Amino acid sequence: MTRTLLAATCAAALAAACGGSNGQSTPAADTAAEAAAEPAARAADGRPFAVEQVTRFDEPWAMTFLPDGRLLVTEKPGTMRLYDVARDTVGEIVGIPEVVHGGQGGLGDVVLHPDFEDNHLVYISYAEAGDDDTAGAAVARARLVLDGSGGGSLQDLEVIWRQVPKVTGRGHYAHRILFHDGMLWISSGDRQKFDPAQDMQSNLGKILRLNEDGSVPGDNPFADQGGVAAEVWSLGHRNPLGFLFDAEGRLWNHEMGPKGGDELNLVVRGENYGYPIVSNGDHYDGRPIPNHDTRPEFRAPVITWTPVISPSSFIIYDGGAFPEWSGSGLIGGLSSQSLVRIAFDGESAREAERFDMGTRIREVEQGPDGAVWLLEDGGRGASGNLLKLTPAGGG
Ligand SMILES: [Ca+2]
Ligand SMILES: [Ca+2]
Repeated sequence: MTRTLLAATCAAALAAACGGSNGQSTPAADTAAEAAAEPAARAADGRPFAVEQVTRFDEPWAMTFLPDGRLLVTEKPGTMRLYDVARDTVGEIVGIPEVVHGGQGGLGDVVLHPDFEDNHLVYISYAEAGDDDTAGAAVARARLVLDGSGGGSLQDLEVIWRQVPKVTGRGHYAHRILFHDGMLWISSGDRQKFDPAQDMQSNLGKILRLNEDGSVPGDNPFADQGGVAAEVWSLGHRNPLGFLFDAEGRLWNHEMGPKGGDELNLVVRGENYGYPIVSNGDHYDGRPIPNHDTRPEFRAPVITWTPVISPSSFIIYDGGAFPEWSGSGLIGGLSSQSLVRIAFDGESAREAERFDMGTRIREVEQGPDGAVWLLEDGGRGASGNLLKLTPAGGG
């Protein structure tokens, strides 16, 4: 209840007034648990970090660090960049497939295979054209070949997964990708078509678990149904733009609610998260959607946000630069223009802090030195800057 009121206060206030005051309004339980680790250093604005504007991209969407410290950045119009942090130079990675750029779609996520240093495989997601103005997310893998002059190419690219069916519209692709325990995980949005999230003939509105080549593991929860149902780990999702495994191996996702009702979910094998049958938000046209507590057979979120935060991206922080954040989730916020810290405690979780960033945050990553890196969204007043957060006071 307290958290909701704080969020409401923040949304109603000018953006500049929110970050510091939210930090100071940390619930008592949080203060008690973390008092020992809390560093003294706070910048004048109340945030424990300094923000450096590093460089700028064209509608950036995702990034991942290479083992050598360079940064792969996707730009939604269909370009992949290689940013050399040490030299402050930007090159291009060619060989990106043609993408459908528009609405929420284009070139999407980029992640490295767990054995990247040996096999040089990268995985990308993007919006792919279909017939009759339809589109759908696709995931491809390719070998990254760097050319020694600051750029490179994707070679031997193969598409290993697609959203089924391709539909009209350009929203809710989600298409985040993640490796864990040798498995490839894909978050597939509902494409703003609602009912497919409950339809096992479709892989929209689902979280999926695949082998690294896109084939379906025989021990998936719906494997015996065959078809795309066999890909499904959990269903009833809306627009899940971030997911991660915590240190104990639990899978968490966040997703944008409709009008209200953004969610943080503990994602459990075979469970149904209820969209569009239930949501703590409602339809944009005002039609109500029954809340989660009316249908206990659907798994309820661990956190819901109204007003929304518009979560875009999710990492678990384990770096040394911000020891007080160790084990926390960090969520980038679009409409909330914020960085939201999530404290996990077993199967529960809560919003521990919210930092006002004054701009729409599209992507969050942890750098090799423990700094936190953010990509601003492009458009809607955000400029696509790459931001680096380091401890306030240089600590
Ligand atoms: Ca990333
Ligand atoms: Ca509702």
